[in-house]
Amino acid sequence: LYSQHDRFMVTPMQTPPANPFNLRAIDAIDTHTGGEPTRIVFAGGPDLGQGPMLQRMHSLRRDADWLRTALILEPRGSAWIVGALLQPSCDPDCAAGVIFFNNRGYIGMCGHGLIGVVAALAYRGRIQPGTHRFETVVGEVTATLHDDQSVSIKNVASYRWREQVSVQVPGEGTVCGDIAYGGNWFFLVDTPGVDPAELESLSARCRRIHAALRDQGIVGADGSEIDHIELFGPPSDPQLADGRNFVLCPGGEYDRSPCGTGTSAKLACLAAAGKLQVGEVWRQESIIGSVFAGRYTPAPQGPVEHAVIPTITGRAFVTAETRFVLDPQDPLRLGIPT
Ligand code: PYC
Repeated sequence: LYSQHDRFMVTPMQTPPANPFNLRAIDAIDTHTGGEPTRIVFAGGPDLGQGPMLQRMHSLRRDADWLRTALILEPRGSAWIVGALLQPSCDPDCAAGVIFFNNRGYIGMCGHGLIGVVAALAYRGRIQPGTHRFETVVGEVTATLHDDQSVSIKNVASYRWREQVSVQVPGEGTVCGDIAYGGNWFFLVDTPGVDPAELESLSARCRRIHAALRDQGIVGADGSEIDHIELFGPPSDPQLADGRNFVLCPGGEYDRSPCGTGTSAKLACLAAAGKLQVGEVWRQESIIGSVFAGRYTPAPQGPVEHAVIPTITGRAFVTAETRFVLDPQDPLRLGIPT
């Protein structure tokens, strides 16, 4: 049996490890899920105490944001990497807690990221095929590691909050989209097509929509910022998928994967519109052609009618095991400020 603290070797270090150069070392595994990278911190992060993940996320942001900036900003990171800090869980029956972050700040849940976390824990021999519970900032999420190493994430309750909301986008006019929650907030817009040859113009369009939502005060429940923009078009091949998306993340980069929380938001919209039945599979293709399979069950209780519990299945691969070094003499050890 593991104690709560050494279960996944989440060994908080307040003081730098003893070594001749007084360097701080961070033990991490990199994965990618459908092309989207996740950097998973096993050890070397700050001690955030024993509270719920939301409270620990606030402490991390307030007292130790250096972890995020050092690992995600250049020169170590990039705008399209999501970070995942493993934590001892509050409930000893959970596999771990996890706090997700990116180049701009912190995000509540991350579907591709949690698939990466499960792959990394399996790689280190810390979990076996089966079902495992994780504590996230937005609630508990269940992950099943299958024998073929694919992973199914049973996400938090997801829902369409508003249907076909109009926003005035400079240079484009009125754009209509659904506002939906899938662990993060999304504005989902149907488009005739999302073409991987048009990455620049897709990104620019999403940035304009995001700015217009902000400027016009269009928000999610409780005034939450809608920080993910999701454009939808037909799949590249109907044999492969049911739809293709392009998701612009809060840090200004697009998701290479089909986006787990974005697919959850899409499932919630399809369910609310009566276009997808309980248990039916929706295959969501990303802009690079990777695919997640999604399905849902009704949420026992949700903030709105037709809230769903989405299950998203995908696969992650380990790409690196890294011992990051923060040299006190390096003026850019905490990343290049943006
Ligand atoms: O897979 O949920 C996701 C996600 C959120 C941001 C980037 N990926």
